[in-house]
Amino acid sequence: MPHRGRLLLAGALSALLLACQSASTAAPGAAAAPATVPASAPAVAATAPPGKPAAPAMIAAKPVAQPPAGRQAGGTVPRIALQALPFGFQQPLALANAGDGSGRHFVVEKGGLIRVIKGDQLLQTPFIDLKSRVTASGSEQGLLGLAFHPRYAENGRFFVGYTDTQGRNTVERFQVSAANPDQGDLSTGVVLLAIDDPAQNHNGGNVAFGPDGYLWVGTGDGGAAGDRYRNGQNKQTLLGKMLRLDVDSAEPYGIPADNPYIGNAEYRPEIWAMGLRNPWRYSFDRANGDLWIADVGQNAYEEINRVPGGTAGGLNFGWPLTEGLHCFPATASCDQSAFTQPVAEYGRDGGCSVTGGNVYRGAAYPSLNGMYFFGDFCTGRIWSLDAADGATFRMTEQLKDALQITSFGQDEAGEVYMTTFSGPDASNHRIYQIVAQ
Ligand SMILES: [Ca+2]
Ligand SMILES: [Ca+2]
Repeated sequence: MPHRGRLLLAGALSALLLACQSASTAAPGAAAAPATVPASAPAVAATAPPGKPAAPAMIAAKPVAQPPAGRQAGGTVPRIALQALPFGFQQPLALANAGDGSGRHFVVEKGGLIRVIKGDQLLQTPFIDLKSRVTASGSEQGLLGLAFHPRYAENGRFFVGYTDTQGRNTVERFQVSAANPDQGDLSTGVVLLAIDDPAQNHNGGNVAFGPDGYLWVGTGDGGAAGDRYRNGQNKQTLLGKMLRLDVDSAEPYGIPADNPYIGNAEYRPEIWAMGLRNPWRYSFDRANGDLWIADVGQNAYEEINRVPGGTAGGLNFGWPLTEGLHCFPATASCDQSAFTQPVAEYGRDGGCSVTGGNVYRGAAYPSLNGMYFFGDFCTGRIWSLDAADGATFRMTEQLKDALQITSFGQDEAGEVYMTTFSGPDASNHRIYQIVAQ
């Protein structure tokens, strides 16, 4: 990739980061190469909420959760610390749970493996080996996402997002082995999507079930820089979008009856929202159905979007007409009135590639309840967003460690973890749990 400097990050490590940036052309402004970033590694999220899918509707509408007792809106922001898990991984970039009561963590490695942490052990045999299907040569390519069906305990189905051997953005379904719950069955694969992609970067790759029981697939704009291929606002392409699929009503998927453009020939019916550049990690707040989307910026601004639970589809996040809260390019004028604006952004003083996270809903650290945590791949900064008054969000820098933060993820209990391409040695990357200080 043409990004200057970036390549220097030791090859693999760098990959994800990028997701961010466009690579390609890096842009000015684009943060300098994270040369000193140490290694450690985070993981991601996207976990399907346990429980049966709700009736298909919009994002489940529930009241906004209140801050826990002891933390007043606008009061002191609780501080966090990181606790490393005692295992090493190779380029972990997602962490998910099966929602089946097993308590296992499933860790996605960029090269194509899914590893299982069971109890206090990292199992030697991977859950599944997808190396034969995956291209991981580009820094943003590889096995990128994992989500378990909301009724996984009954049907054994799980879904992965990856770059296939032809560079296509692919979503495939697999089934667990009938004989061994710690093994997926490669022979059961059914491809749902294989989207042609013009460049190595901006490949999306996240997959997550919403509280509506549908599979949400966020795609990048295809790549290069500045949305060169003009996908973000193109109604006839699946790139640069948030897609919403019903994986139960048809084979390999159907279109939810309330997808916003169903019956409108101008749009592909899978589209729920448009105008995304590279949604590197989005997740649902398991308490209220809010959808949090981090969209990686081009040269100047990284952004966090929040879509309240219950919001109907048809949103436009603005790319490539806007970057963060600003017109893109900066010299252009633009009408932002039709766009869903981010609730937070940061510039190159904060980092160069946002990694979206999760809202904490665990039981171990009540003071963190309702806080959204996210980070930056380039600088290792971790921030929290908390609802100051229900409408605006307060962004607080929590930590700045030299970690290449690739993802956040949740376990069944709602505890939040961070995957990184960082660790004691270059092939032994770490996952950290977020804990209260
Ligand atoms: Ca691409
Ligand atoms: Ca935007």
